[in-house]
Amino acid sequence: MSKSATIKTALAVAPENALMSAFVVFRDKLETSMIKAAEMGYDGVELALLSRDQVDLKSVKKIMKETGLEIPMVSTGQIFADTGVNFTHPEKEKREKALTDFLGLMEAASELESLVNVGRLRGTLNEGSPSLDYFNEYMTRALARADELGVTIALEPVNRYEINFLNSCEQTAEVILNLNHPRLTMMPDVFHMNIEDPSIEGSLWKYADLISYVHFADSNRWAPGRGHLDFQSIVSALKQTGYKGYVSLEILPYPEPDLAAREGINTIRKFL
Ligand code: LER
Ligand code: MN
Repeated sequence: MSKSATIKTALAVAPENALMSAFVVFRDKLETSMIKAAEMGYDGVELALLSRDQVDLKSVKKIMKETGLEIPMVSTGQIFADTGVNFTHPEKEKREKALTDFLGLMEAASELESLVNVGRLRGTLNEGSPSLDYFNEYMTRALARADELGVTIALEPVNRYEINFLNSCEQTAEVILNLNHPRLTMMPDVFHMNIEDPSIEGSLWKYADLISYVHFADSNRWAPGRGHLDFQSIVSALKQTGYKGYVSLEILPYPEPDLAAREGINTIRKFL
């Protein structure tokens, strides 16, 4: 991914056949969403995908060229949302399927020169999988392939109401430092941080060296400005840490998709 001089903005979108559980503002033909995002002033589009063959990468690259948009992130939560496969599933077959599908998306990320995330795909610890052993095993295998492909993985803390481990930045930083791999980074999401972290700005400072990408949504997952998070203070903290990556709006399409996408970037831009 290209290095920018300042923080850039992205919009998370999904293809028109995406599952209802995709947390995206546009669920449409990628061409349509990308052109709209570029017109609204976004620098990039994050693709929430279920499988490698869901997208025609050639046509995505063509639109990237025409619009100047980057694809900074391929996000993978749909793999989990589709059939519940994940890296800590008690059944080996389900863990293997999660890895196979994830590696497929990692190949797409490699072609697009983007990051790839692990959020809900890590699954949930339970009686059949009580420790971090499976998680560590599957992340290690994913990281070996990431090395070959030159892709960086962004591990996302996700709040306790969606999954039951690595909920806060502190917990996530601990496993990242433990796995100790140059291609493993952290991707905080301020929506989850609002639930799990003692201070959003404090965590952005504390874990700045690990952070490669940030998800933005307001406290209710609507566009920034529609809830009670203080984006002026959040953006200011990010800027002060010297962060030069993307902030990506992973927001619900309310009250209406175009309005949400437009309002979101307008709110953030005031502070960038
Ligand atoms: C899930 O809540 C989320 O924030 C996604 O980015 C991770 O799958
Ligand atoms: Mn997120």
